[in-house]
Order: sequence, then C-alpha cells, then structure tokens
Amino acid sequence: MGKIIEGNLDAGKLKVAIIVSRFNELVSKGLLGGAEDCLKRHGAKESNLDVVWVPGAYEIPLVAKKLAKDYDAVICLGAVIRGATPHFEYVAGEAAKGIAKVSLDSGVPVIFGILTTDNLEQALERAGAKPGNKGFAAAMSAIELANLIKEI
Ligand code: INI
Repeated sequence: MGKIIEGNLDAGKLKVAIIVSRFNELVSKGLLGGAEDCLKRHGAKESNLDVVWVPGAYEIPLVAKKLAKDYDAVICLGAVIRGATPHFEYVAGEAAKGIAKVSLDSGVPVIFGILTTDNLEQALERAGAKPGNKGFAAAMSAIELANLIKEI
C-alpha cells in the first residue's frame, strides 16, 4: 500500500491571515471569535495571526490574493444574507468564485468561511449563538490544509 498523507492539527508553526467582512458585522465578529479561539487552542502564536477587515464579502478575493503571498493559510469570514434582493446571488457567487480562484492560483489554502443564509437569525446561529461556530470550523480546515500542503 502507498502512503497515507494527512494534515495534522498543530497550528504552532503556521502564519495565518483572517479576512473579515464588516457587512453584517455582528455575525462576522462571532465568526472571528470562533476562528481565533480554534487557532489559539491548536497552538497558534498570536504574533502569527493577522486580521484584515474589508467592507463586504465581495471585496474578500482581492485582499486574499494579496495575502496569499505571505501566509500559510488565509481564512475568509463574512455573511451574505438573502433578504429580498438579488444582490445576494451576485455577492455570494463572486465571493465563492474569487476565493476558489485565489486558492487554486496561489496554491495556498484560502478557506471559505462565508455564511450564506436566508436571514440574520440563521447567520447568528452559525456564528456562535448556537453550538457549531462556522468560524471555528473554517479555522480547523485552514490548519489541516496548511499542514497537508506542507506534507505533500
Ligand atoms: N456584503 C456582504 O458581505 N454581505 C451581504 O449580505 C451583502 N449584501 O446583502 O448586499 C454585501 N454587500 C456588499 C458587498 O459585499 C460589497 O461590499 C459592495 O457591493 C461594494 O463593492
């Protein structure tokens, strides 16, 4: 049998950037708290964690592209809430496409931690109001992927 390759969950040597959207800031702050909690509990050094605020989810890919040059992983956090506007489809779609493109182009894990929900209540539930903070989950993926990429 060949090798089994896995990324470990030790963040001790990782330099991580977290991009956070100010739009729906209450939700974003919950996601950010979850991501920071996860990284620190997995050994990340505070001096190796940088947080970058952007106006909205639409702006995240451009900033991720810049940051991917200098970090082991980039975590993208925000919330796009459907409401009654078609804006939702454009903002969420472009954010998702842009993040995937930056990750593939750079070879750096760029993690999609952007909630797409029908309403604010659902977004808050996933940002710490109920168990299962998606910011924490995004940070777990970042740690595992960054270490996996180093292994391969
Ligand atoms: N940005 C978000 O992060 N979430 C949203 O729900 C949202 N909505 O609904 O419009 C949103 N719009 C702003 C967008 O991300 C840009 O900041 C703006 O269009 C300027 O480019």
